[in-house]
Amino acid sequence: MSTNRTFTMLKPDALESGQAGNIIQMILDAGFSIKAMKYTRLSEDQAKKFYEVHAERPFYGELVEYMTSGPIIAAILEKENAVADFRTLIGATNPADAAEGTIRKKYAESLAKNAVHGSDSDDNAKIEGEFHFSAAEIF
Ligand code: IDP
Ligand code: MG
Repeated sequence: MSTNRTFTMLKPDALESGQAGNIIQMILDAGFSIKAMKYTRLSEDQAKKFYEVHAERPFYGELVEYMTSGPIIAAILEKENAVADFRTLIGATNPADAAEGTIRKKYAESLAKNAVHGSDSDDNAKIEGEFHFSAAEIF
């Protein structure tokens, strides 16, 4: 059953380029509501753990280095069909392949520095949300 929630991070490049406000506005305009949000910076251990599924991939080291390179904004979002609709809103992993009007098409710099994270399943949305937020921080 769908939980109607997903988890996102605005990645260091999005904050560095000053686009966080515009990206959050796009998320709200698409009908998502914010159930948790924080401005933080991942430690190396946190980034390694968060992206553990990619540990064997050649880009893992680069990914961890990038995700710890500056602050991020983490959030839990709610909307009907949240996981799939948010993946549609952010667009393909590589901004070169992302559809017009998607967040990555508009704001991502490259395949590595692609502005936003979006959970890929309801199960991962719950795991990732709980990785970043305690129960008292989720509304
Ligand atoms: P997703 O974020 O669209 O779900 P994943 O395949 O789960 O994409 O990859 C996680 C993140 O790892 C991507 O968002 C991107 O930042 C980075 N990444 C993915 N593939 C590459 C690559 O080939 N080179 C460098 N970084 C990559
Ligand atoms: Mg992914």
